Amino acid sequence: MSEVVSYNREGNIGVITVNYPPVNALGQAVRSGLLAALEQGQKDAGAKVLLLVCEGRTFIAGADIREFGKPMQEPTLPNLVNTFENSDKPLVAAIHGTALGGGLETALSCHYRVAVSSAKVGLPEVKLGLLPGAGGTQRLPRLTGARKALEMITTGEFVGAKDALALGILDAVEDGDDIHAVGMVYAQKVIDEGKPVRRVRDITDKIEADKGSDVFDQFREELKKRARGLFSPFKCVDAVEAAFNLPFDEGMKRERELFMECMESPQRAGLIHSFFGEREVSKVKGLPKDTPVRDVKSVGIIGAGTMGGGIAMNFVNVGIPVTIVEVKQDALDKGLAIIRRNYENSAKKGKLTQEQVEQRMALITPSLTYDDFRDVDLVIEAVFENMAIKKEIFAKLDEVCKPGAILASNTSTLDIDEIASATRRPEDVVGMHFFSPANVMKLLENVRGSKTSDEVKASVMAVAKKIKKVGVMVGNCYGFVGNRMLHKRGTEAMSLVDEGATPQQVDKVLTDLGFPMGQFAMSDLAGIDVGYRIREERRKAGQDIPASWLDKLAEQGRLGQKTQAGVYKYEEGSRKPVPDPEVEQLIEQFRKEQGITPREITDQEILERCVYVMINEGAKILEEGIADRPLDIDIVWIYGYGFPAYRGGPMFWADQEGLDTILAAVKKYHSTVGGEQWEPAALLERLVGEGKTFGDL
Ligand code: 3H9
Repeated sequence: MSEVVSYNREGNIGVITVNYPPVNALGQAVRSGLLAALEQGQKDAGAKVLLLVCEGRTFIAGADIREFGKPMQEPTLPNLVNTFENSDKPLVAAIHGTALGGGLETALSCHYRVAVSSAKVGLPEVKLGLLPGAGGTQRLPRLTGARKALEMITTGEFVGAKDALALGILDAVEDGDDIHAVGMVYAQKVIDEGKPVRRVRDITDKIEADKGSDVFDQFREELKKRARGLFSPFKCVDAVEAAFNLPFDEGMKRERELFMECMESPQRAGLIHSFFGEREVSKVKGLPKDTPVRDVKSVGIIGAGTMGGGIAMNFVNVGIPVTIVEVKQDALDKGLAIIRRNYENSAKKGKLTQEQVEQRMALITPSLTYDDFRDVDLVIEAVFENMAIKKEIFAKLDEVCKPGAILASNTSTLDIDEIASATRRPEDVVGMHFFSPANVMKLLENVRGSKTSDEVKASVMAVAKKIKKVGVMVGNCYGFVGNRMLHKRGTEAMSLVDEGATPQQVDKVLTDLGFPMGQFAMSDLAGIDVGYRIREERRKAGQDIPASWLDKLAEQGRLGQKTQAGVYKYEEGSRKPVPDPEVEQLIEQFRKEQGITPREITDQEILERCVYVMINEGAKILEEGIADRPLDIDIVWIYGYGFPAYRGGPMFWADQEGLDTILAAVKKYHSTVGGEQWEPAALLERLVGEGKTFGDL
């Protein structure tokens, strides 16, 4: 018998058990093991019913994603599930944890499904650029009807056991956590009640009911907005529709064709890179796995502004009490009122109960004194970008905080080592860079200073997990990974407008690439004053930062969405950027002052100057060890700046574009546009010289 799948008879029930940690994925060994166990069960005269159950934390969580892109090995999953369904002994699947993708498809090929109440089911293939390719698009709608199947398959969202029962996906849900026992009881019931073999393929009432429905076209229309730029969601609709238009076996063939189209699409490769990247970043290079982690049970936050408030919500949401300190009572009151309003809005949408709103608010202690930080385990400073103020704050924290407290700065650009130098414990000082809106954006860019201890590094990575963020550890330099690259893009975007492009033309090239918003719409969201302050700080520090039309906007009080006017204008209550003739005039005026004659700028030039410049900077970031691996940069950009996950992040995308193409463009702009941002990265030159990619690093 296979090492990962076993067959045992218990009484008159034949038990097939999968044991392939961590998530019982359907790798080749599991598939062949399942086939062998099924054959054994069929031959076992003493087994009246067969039960499929999994060891460990979950039922089968899907096909083994690591096998994608490699030659397919027998038995294939579609053949395996068909063999299961064709079993002439009743088959029961007992589900705990998550039955996902190929896992749910295997369960759907069993004749009965029982689950514990904590279980979840789903077909998340779409999140990997795929569609369910082992009968999911044909069997699920036979149980749920078209609309629900389309919803589940095109969003990939999981459904809890109770809802899955109501939808007809499950036949029974039981309390308890011993899945083996739950499965045995149900299997015995099948025997006792003489329940027959019942194949989902033969269930047709819902198919007949929804045949010819316009729900498919409705979904296609919806997806044009919801899934802009994506390939597989539309293929999912085609596959589900086939269940309604074709006999089962032909529907399965159609599903296979569409699945293979998705499998071969570059989006599949990009999304799978993102999936593994998101998990890989938690393994920080050079940080031993067994590094002790400090327990963070209470948090102090300095600043009740947009950032401080958003950061506080992350902790409160997972039950960690927060003390927020401000300088003035009215700033504190205002900050707390905004947090309350955010929670009340969630309550209005039904995401929280009023009681939960009150519980969360009760976890926040407003204060005007640092003395209240005496006992906290972690303090996060979230005041605006000014080194002198930050150093003053850290010196005070050093006075009041208990030994072992982690002292973090939410700075988005400034030198962590210089901040740490204001304390007598630089080993406890670290950057924790949240992204706005901090209660929503998934990225937490953790910044190690040169003296930050391993324990503190490991602890802030653990904090990221605890508050459900994707933590990426990066090195200390101006802007770290994310903003350092962003600022290069920003500089090019500004210059492109100086030279003749419109802000909306630049933004459109970026949204066409798949960004949710362009450079200038993003400046308006973050606040024009943020960039302005950073430029002013750098000018004060003696750096040569040229004048910009964006500075003029800030000086006129056009600060972005918050003043309903920035690079764009905004209607009352709307976040939709509307081009503003006043800004066009201001830009024209600026060009005149600078003696610039505007020229026609192509979209291709915008793409190259805005994105290739980031790749070149990313290569320098790698060279300098600021990011450990290209995938760290990819994940920072996907989760912090909305780089389309289906393109795998900037460095993965660069490999697809061709590093030689990128290097040639970098060299061209180095001689035409100039500036240190176009100085070719040595790493880029080396990789091109060796015929290698970032993926080879
Ligand atoms: C599919 O089924 C296609 C079929 O329709 C048709 C085929 C013909 N394969 O997330 P975690 C690893 S497509 C391989 O940290 P959690 C993961 O990389 C598949 N490995 O745990 C990590 O490894 P490491 C459809 C996998 O508890 C470890 O397991 N299914 C797979 O937070 C733990 O993962 C999906 O898309 C896999 N399928 O969450 C489900 N899944 O420790 C994808 C996980 O080395 N998986 N790993 O870093 C998930 O959504 C989550 O992993 C899950 C557990 C909810 C299961």
